[in-house]
Amino acid sequence: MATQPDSLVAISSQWRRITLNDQSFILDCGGRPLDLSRPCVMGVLNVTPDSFSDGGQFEDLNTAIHQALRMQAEGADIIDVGGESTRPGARRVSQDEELHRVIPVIEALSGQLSIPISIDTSKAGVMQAAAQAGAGMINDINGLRGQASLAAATATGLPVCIMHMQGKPDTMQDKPEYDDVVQEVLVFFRQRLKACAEAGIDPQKIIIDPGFGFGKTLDQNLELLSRLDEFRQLGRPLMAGLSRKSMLGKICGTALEDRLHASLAAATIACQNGADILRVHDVAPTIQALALCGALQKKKAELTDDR
Ligand code: 7PM
Repeated sequence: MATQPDSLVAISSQWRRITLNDQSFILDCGGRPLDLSRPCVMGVLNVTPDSFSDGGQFEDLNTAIHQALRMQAEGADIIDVGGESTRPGARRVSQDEELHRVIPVIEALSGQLSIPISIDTSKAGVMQAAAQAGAGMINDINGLRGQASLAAATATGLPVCIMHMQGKPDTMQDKPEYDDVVQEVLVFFRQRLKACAEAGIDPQKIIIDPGFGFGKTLDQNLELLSRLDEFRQLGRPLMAGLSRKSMLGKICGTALEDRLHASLAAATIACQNGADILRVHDVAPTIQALALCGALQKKKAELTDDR
């Protein structure tokens, strides 16, 4: 097989997936492997209390475990556990409340799942406790910009996903502004990669995510999706979360519970444009869509190699 120079490897998802040796694609998530040689699916597990159920903690825990096991059976590569709603205007959750929600779930899941668990949090104490409870990745929508969370994430030694967000969750959608959204998010990642490396995080363990919908207008989200491949120049695995997001509702005119078809199209496009990990709510249908992407990427690489 012909080898590509590094610069080409970095900008072409197809070549990168096929030409580097297999080992370099396996991300060690606290002892559990995440195989990035093909498109991966991260299943979302929200453990915010259900206002319509009065079954209490026990029922919530069982529901969460059941959902996670189902996502694993459907083919999810990793489960992202989150206890804080980041909806614009949402009430902030205290660290104690967040710990109370997510830690019992992570403890139970680490015994029952074979795939890794990721913790979706910006709080240092939650990162530390989640790692202790068996989490294998830290996913911070704040990109580890908090000093304490950067230190806490570093201390766990786990892989981290740093996401871009302009502003703060409660006001980020008020008036997001960029000269060039891709350039600004690239600058952000370069800064964060530097800060993470200085703190002691192995650059090989850092995943980047442009943060669709986090301080971005529909137009800016579309530009990010259209130019997603440009983030590959950073040489890091790329995550994208578009599942059920309001940009899809704006385009299709559909409510939250009616965005599956647009979510599948979005995951497919993101994957075609270079995303390695797709963060989604609907695992089974996404796996099908991405199987096609994976097969096509393999074929494209074969065709390229033969020339
Ligand atoms: C309300 C608004 C509830 C937005 C939940 C959300 C991402 C993430 C989220 C993402 C990464 C959602 C979001 N989105 N982490 N956490 N990337 N890395 O739609 O896009 O799930 S929360």
